[in-house]
Amino acid sequence: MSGDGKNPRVIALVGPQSSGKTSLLESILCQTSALERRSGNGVRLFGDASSEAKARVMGTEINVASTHFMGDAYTFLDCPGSLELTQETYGALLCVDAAIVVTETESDKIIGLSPLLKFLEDRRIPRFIFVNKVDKASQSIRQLAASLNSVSQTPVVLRHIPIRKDNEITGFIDLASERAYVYNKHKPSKSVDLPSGAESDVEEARYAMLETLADYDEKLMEELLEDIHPPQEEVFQDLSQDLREGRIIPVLMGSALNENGVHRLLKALRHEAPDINNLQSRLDIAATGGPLVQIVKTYHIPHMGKVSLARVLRGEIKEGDALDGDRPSGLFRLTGEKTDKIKSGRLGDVIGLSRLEKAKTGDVLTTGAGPAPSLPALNILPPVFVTALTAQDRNDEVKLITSLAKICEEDPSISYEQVADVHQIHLKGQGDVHLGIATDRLHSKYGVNINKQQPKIPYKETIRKGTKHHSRYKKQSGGHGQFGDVVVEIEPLPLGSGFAFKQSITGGAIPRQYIPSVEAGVRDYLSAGPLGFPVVDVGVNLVDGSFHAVDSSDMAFKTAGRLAMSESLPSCNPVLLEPIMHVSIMAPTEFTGQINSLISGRRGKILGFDARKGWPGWETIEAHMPLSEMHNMIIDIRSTTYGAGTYTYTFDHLSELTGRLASQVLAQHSKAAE
Ligand SMILES: Nc1nc2c(ncn2[C@@H]2O[C@H](COP(=O)(O)OP(=O)(O)OP(=O)(O)O)[C@@H](O)[C@H]2O)c(=O)[nH]1
Ligand SMILES: [Mg+2]
Repeated sequence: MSGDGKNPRVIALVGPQSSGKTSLLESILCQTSALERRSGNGVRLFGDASSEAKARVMGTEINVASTHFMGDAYTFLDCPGSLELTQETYGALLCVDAAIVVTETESDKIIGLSPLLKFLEDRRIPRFIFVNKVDKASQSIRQLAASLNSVSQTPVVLRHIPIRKDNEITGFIDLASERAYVYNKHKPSKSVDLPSGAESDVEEARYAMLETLADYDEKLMEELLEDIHPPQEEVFQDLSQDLREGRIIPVLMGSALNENGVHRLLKALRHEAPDINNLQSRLDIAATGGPLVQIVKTYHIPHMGKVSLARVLRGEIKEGDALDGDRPSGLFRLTGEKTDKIKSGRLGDVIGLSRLEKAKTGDVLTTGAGPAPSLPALNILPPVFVTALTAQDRNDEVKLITSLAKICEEDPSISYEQVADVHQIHLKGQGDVHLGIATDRLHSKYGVNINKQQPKIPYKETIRKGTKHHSRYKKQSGGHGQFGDVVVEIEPLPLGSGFAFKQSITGGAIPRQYIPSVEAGVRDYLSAGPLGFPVVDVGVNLVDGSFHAVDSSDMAFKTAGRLAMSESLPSCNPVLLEPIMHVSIMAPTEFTGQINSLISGRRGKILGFDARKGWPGWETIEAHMPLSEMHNMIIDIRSTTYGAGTYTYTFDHLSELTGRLASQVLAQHSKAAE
């Protein structure tokens, strides 16, 4: 994948939506001559060319592109920035050598970056920040660096400071080399003299950078204390060492659009970004052992079948090699949907493997004997948004399920469930856009047309009082008749007990073989009680009855059981039950007040607050919330917290719903039934 250059390195481009990651990749490819200069009106690349991406003007999938810079090979994994597509980023980050967090110059929404920075930190991924769009920067870059520092545990270190003219950024001063450059649109920046009057700014910013480096370098600390100007060699050495160890996050800047600052960034990658050897030690992979790959993305490509994008983490993979007993039908380089067959994948390369039917994203496979070592697992985002769908054509129902299975395999943050109670398929994922992309693919890739609906809530019902009831089912229609006769005692059971059937027939009032039929009839009725919903928390005791030697049958007793329930349950004071979820909302502490009002505004009940474990400055808010109030909740949480907050939920209990809301549910239900 990485071509024939030396020392293949894999770099992820990550960061908020629209920050310019794909533009930066295009600029990198232009500067390294892997792509003709852009037309100026935003030529889109690779995955961004898919109909789903075009329709939304956003990246929807990782773009993979390889190039060379000064003899070294690089593969870039350009990730979509939408929060709803974070799963793509998690896959891409499994085994990269470094990440570049591309961000814009505004500092007010920086808190939204904190989960990504935390993720990179937890995985100890060496990372740069590239402040993009400096061509339209009105805010202070130092202010931005301070905001970044406030949301990152790892110190953020400014490597450049801007040169401004008439409030526009026209170039930058590199604090390590102490050289000044002015930008040149689509051309290399020009080295110039340090602007007069900038000395004290440079001095201050350089000192701030060195102070951070000195935290990990005693010699440098002494030099600073003694006012000695440290040699540049030493500074570069520290910068690269600290980046590799994940101890600092260097900040570079530029404009992807104008190709400014891109050459600097490439040079920083060349000198500072670690390679596969560093990755092996970060992931604790022994240098010796059978060839090893890890799958970072799974595609289902029409006319090609399943393709796994993988990185070679040890040794070399050759055509014909079996990986954990499964032999890929081919090896290739992948650029977008374009594939070129190759004979082998070298250490550090990113390669495509076709038709590894069992392999999933995150799997580690080896051609050697014995099991592959286990590596940090793929993070899978739990669902926060649900949509319901049905096939437009009933003949497509099977195809819908097989296509959904492929979509879920491509993106493990999507799942689906056939919810029998409400006769719907619930597609679960990260948001409306995320699931919209999935349903578009159902149509564009698999030819399945679907209708989307609001997911129905699986309401239930129960009774508040018991009764004793006698029902007789009797039919005389020539020949064989039908006869079943039962007496049942019905009682409400405690919350969560479900359904319990027992019998206390004495003296053979009903022959033993018919008793299960009575139970079957009772259960059959309970699937839709007097209010129209499944009945729960009810106990039925079959206490008496009678039979007819000729006319009684299983069918007759089943009907009698059903009849006993339908005649008696309406008088047992039936009530509607709604599902209540246990919800844990995670957000930076500054938003706790707003999250509280969000919960109470949705009929939630706050159970408590706790510091989020391992997340300084964050809180976890536990609450009980009606499922019916949770649709779109993620949208509010994200807009309240600049995208930082999220939640998880599990079913907790059923709770009685009364009043106007209950009447609305019942009215809607009977309307739908009509
Ligand atoms: N002014 C200015 N605009 C830029 C720059 N870089 C990118 N843009 C614009 O920002 C918008 C988003 O750029 P993309 O490169 O698609 O951003 P992205 O980060 O890949 O977006 P997603 O993949 O959807 O997250 C486009 O309109 C670009 O033209 C820049 O340096 N300066
Ligand atoms: Mg993009």
